[in-house]
Amino acid sequence: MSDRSYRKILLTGAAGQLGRYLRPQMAALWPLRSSDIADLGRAHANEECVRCDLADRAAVDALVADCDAIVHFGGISVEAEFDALLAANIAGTYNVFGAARRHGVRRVVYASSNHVIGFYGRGERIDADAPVRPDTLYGVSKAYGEALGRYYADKFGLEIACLRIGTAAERPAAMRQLSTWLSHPDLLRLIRACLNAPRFGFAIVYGQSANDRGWWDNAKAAPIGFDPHDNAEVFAETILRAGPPVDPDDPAVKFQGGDFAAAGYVQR
Ligand code: NAI
Ligand code: 15L
Repeated sequence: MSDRSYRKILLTGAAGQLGRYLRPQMAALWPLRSSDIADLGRAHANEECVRCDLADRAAVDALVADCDAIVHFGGISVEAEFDALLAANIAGTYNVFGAARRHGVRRVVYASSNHVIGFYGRGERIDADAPVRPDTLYGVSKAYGEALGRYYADKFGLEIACLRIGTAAERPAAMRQLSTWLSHPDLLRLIRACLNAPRFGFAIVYGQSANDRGWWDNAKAAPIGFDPHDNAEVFAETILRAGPPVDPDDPAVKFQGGDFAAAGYVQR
């Protein structure tokens, strides 16, 4: 694949679990500005590192200057108190999209989450048009990010790809992840597809490998051209042999969001 050229790509959340994987991979493809509120360690070749709190609008504005694409992975990645989500995910994403518009950024790849649709049942196959059913306030904050992205795309012509990532990890570790797994190489393939695709406007793409047990239909994201190579099924035998017996009435089993949906769930 030959990659489209960008002057500089900003990666937020670069000190996080996925950011640490992505940094050297992305810096090998494009000039990279990596940012996080946490310490970023040493810069890789072709990378500059900038500490920044996404909730600080002026700092984010300066961070985005000179970049023509953003891979926005920063923020709180699990359920949290509303005020923490308000600063990092709600204000933070507003600051990133607003700065993108002001600085003429062409494309934003936004890390949304499967927890935007976590209250669908595991037997349901859904696509990008399924109404949101967030399973946590975290999922609500990601649904807000998607809505904000749609607004910036429709009103101002920014190109925004929202990745409803399942479970991005080196390997699947539990039964649910046989459906939700996104391998690290497939995550990179997905980001490259979003950055290389011809003009698409706005897209919601499920971030999943080519899992036999997948729940999500990416047909509506065809213009992005994401072609995952990995399949969680190769781990199925080991995971199913080691796992505890499954209770289909357990909300953590019943809903796609798993433990996120089950936490605090009121049985009815
Ligand atoms: P992570 O929690 O390891 O990394 C997130 C990074 O964002 C951290 O390094 C943190 O310091 C940074 N951050 C938090 N608040 C910030 C702020 N106010 N200003 C600047 N930086 C801030 O999460 P991970 O696993 O790397 O995920 C990356 C993104 O992908 C997150 O947005 C997450 O919600 C999303 N995602 C991840 C999934 C996964 O399976 N890992 C699944 C679905 C979505
Ligand atoms: C997410 O959104 C989280 O960021 C990640 O830590 C995982 O829990 C993932 O979803 C998942 O659903 O497995």
